[in-house]
Amino acid sequence: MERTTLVQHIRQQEKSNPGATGEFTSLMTEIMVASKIISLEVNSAGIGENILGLTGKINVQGEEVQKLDEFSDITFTTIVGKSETVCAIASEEKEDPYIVPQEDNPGKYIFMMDPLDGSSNIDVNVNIGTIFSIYKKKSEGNEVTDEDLLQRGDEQIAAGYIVYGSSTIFVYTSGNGVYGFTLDPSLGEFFLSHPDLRIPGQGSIYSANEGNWGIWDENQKNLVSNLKEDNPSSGRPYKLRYIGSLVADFHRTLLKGGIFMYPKDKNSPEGKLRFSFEAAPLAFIAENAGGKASTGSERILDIAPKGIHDRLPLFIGSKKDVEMAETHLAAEKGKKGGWFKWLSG
Ligand code: AHM
Ligand code: MG
Repeated sequence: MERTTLVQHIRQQEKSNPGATGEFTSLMTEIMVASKIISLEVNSAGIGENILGLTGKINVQGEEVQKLDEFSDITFTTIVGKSETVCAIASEEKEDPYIVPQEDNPGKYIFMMDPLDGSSNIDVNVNIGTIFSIYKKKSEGNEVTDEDLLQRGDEQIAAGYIVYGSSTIFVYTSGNGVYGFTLDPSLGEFFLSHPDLRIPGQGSIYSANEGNWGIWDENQKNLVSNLKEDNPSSGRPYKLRYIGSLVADFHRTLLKGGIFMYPKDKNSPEGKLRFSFEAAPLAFIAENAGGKASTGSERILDIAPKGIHDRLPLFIGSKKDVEMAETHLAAEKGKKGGWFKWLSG
């Protein structure tokens, strides 16, 4: 059986762009190499070298840094940083972006990453992942400026994620469809396993940390209450699935449809998830798969952040489900409703 490798696929995609120089293929190849190293480390966590547990450090988000977080951050930064394809790397783990020194021949791309998403699931053998996003340098000259680092979501050149789970899956889009590749561990090669991924127009699953109920506002509570109501003619109640690793929750949403939400709450008035490292790349993938991503009132990809660590609420998944959420959240404060409006819309 003839199988398409990830590198072959990236090369074919780049060929369809007449001005392409091969730099994008080189960058994606390096991302793939780094992801294989992390996959191996994740799969052997607990054996031999002590890679599980905390480093004892606190990151820029005020969270405890796990050893695998740090390992992934260093692996990506070292490999991608030496690839001569990027001029800056921004990481969820680091306050400031790494600017590639002139002697390392910086390239034209900006690389953004959450090197290991879902850290709280590392020690318990539950799926974790890497999320990345690629922009092109906009400003003239060698310096990397805010114009380069704080671009609108829809200016992404490509975005992707890698899930380290029961198998390792690499999903990416360069704005022309969404494709998934599964790592064959015996060959150490990613092969196309999910050609042209499309999110179902409507799903039957919602995903949220409902433990936060007491700190949600009334509209958010009404939205989730509606999803739980017994109303078979409109497909309710929805099922609840929440892993607590965004990559894994998003991967399921991409394949099965439904909605993932991390709303703002009393403790995180801006929302918890980060625009540059989590929301924007997944929104780019969702839209390229026919889905939708919103803050509840605004399209994620229309936003340009003010800082690389900006946070925001995220509602992402099937188009109809995200539209339904927006309708609920726009309802007059605390007033029930939205579902009827949405059904008849
Ligand atoms: P991380 O990037 O530090 O791992 O944090 C982000 C994670 C997401 O993967 C997940 O969706 C969310 O935080 C879970 O948060 P909570 O534990 O509040 O439900
Ligand atoms: Mg994360």
